[in-house]
Amino acid sequence: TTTLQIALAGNPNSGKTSLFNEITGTNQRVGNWPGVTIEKKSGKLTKYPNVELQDLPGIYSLSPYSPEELVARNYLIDDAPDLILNLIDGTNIERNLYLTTQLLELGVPVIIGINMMDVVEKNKQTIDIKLLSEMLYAPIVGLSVTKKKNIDELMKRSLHTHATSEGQGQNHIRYDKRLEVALEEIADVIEANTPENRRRWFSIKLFERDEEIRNELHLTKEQQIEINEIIAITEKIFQTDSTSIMINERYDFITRLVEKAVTNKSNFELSLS
Ligand code: BGO
Repeated sequence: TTTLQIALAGNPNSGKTSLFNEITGTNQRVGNWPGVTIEKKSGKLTKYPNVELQDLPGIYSLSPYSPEELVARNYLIDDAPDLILNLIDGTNIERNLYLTTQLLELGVPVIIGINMMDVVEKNKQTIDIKLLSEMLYAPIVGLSVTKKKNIDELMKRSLHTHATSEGQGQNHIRYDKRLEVALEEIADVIEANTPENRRRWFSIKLFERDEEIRNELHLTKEQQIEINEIIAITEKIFQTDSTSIMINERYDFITRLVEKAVTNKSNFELSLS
């Protein structure tokens, strides 16, 4: 039997442990990730025994600045799960979406679960899930793990997403044109070294001068020189370093997203009185 591998990714405190326990029950295997003392948990879903869920350490980005980020990133790249289930804290959506923009670049289909919807509703906030889903080009389900709301729906949609490859693992987020030009030029330089579905991820990482990726791709001297020139020109245009350019562009994109899709009803009522 073929086992479907789903990777559970999200920020710390997004509810990953709660969800993992809820849907795998006692079917859990616990160990350590190789070489580090970070707990590794995986488990078969109680309701779908041919689906294995791999819990990843709670992280804020795939940069990687911490051992947790490195573990998560290596797993997502090397083990290539069939699907990434990205759990988000709906009360902290702006910060949580930062990781989401990176997960969507990996070339693996992503489904997003917006958790803590009970708190979101209590706070009189509304999240336009349909609009958010359209803007991120990924299926999204709102849920509350502790209130046991919509967990089945999330898992059904996850299996459906995999079955139909809805989303396809293609990234559709586009940033400032001047950055996009640089990323496309880098993509052209590494065309022969990289599979198409991973090319945008590699281009962004090379733009960020990510050493691990640079070593992994075994680039020639000429390729490295070309890429360095592209980065240098872009940094001159933006008047800042390439890492900051990417961070700023991600946050600008998220700000636009949240402005459109998240409203605070209590503020609205206040402004009417
Ligand atoms: C404590 N709704 C609400 N309201 N809370 C939720 C939901 C939800 O849908 N889902 C999870 N939580 P983790 P990571 C806690 O533990 O699964 C809560 O880091 C407490 N503990 O119960 O641990 C969940 O694995 C004392 O809260 O997340 C947990 O991703 C007082 O969110 C927290 C209050 O969930 C983080 C909360 C002793």
